[in-house]
Amino acid sequence: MKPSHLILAATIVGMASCTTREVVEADYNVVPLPMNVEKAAEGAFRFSPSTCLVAADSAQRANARLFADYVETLTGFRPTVCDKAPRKDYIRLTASNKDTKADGYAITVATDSIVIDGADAAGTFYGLQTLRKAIRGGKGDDVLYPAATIGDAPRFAYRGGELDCARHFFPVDSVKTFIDMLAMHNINKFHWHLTDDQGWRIEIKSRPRLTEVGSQRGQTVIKETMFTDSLKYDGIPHGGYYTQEQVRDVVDYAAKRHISVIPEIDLPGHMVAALASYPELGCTGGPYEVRKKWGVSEDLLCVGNDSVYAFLDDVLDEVAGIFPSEYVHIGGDEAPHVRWKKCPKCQAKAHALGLRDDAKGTVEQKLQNHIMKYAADRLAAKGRRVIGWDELIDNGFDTTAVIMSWRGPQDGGQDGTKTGYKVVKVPNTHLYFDYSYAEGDSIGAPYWRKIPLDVVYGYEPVPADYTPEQAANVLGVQGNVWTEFITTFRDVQYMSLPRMAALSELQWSAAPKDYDGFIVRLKDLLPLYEAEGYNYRPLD
Ligand code: TNX
Repeated sequence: MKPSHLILAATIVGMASCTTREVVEADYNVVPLPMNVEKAAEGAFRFSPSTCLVAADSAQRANARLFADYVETLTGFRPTVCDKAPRKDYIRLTASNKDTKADGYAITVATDSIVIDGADAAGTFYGLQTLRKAIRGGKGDDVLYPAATIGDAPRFAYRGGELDCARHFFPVDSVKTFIDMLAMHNINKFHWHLTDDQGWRIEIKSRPRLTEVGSQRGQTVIKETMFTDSLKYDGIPHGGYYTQEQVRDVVDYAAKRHISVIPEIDLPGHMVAALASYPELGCTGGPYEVRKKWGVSEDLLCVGNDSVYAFLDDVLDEVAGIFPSEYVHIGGDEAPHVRWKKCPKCQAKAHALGLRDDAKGTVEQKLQNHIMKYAADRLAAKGRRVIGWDELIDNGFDTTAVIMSWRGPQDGGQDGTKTGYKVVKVPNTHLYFDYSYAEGDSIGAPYWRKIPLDVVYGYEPVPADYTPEQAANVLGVQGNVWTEFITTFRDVQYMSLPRMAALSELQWSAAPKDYDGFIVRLKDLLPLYEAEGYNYRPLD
């Protein structure tokens, strides 16, 4: 406990013996930084085991139960949930706030009660997250919330975190813990990378071989040999997949935490696990095997083959049936066209579609756009909007797709804001949490670039030279955890935390950048990581 904290000894009478409980003052300087905190000159609310959480409807009762879990983890006491407010000593959860935008909230801390009024149930949840993160004491302590009014709302509507469960498979419990980590940081989109060359991780009932064959790889390249001329493999089979029942459970778990799960089915590249399962989907017919090494494969779905479109119908229809999300991610990245150029079926398709090389792109780029558009139309018929990587722009996709800008303007990818696309910023220069933090770190991708915490924090999603129209096209910001070189969930946590804290500030807070202030607030978040059992990289 810190000396700066106000510590009062209090005695709770009413038991045969007297128990002394300490009370520790809460601090609203949390991560992400709330927009506006006005502390009253005096007074405070004492949150103790006798306080009840007033929740009048099922959405607020769900919020209250989660908050009770958080409080119990930190203080050891579990507040009760009640329907009606007692005369005093309660925290009331409501969602009738018309003065703030979606996910926003106001908190009024008085001496006898706290009222959290969200714009919606998610807003109330973020208010509760602020109260949770303000707690400074430990087990056995009461919490003293200084009288204040807090007004808060996010900078961006889309606040994402991605986990690659294709390169390495993580069981459902780990995925749920990742979702808890997102929730702690006010993140509301979980981008779930479910398919790739090295593994197909989602059960598709009409295509059983995708998981029978595609979810297993024989072995994996040894990291230290990956960028050498003599690749060596570990001899250890790796596999796993999520049943549709498990996926529904994850979607439900996330929804309770106000997180929408966006599945990614990456096409037409990153499909070798599917080709191994159904070789007729490739240009050469194979044989293919689930890929054992990392990097980009030249084997794509064959755009000239009718069975590929039937395959997409089957997969996307089942995916849309399981995921209620507004968005479905269809990938579109890293698809070299060497096979398509030589494939008679692909070239016949191009001819039938009347495609030609011109200033807008090559025949093969237009073929790629054709298949992406096919997938998008299939999903649009079910009321879904697609997200795709920024290669979508190069290949001529229209502005109905949301662009995930990963290569950033620096590396040659267009970000799309100028040309009217809605964009989520995920630059691999700043927000790729698979890249190591620093020279000499053994965990993570040994790519040339290192991404320390201050680089994450220093990223600005809306550069100063953007026009107002461009700024309005930035839907949000995301951090990605690719797992080629991350093999355990402990390491996923280490790579994500505390970078996710810096990410959450970019996503949520519009306040001017203040790295030193962020570090001070982050130091108070680390005990929460510890209380929840999260692994994280200690601060330098
Ligand atoms: C690029 S991000 C990829 C991923 C890799 C990642 C590694 C993107 C669209 N493609 O397939 O996992 O780099 O950092």
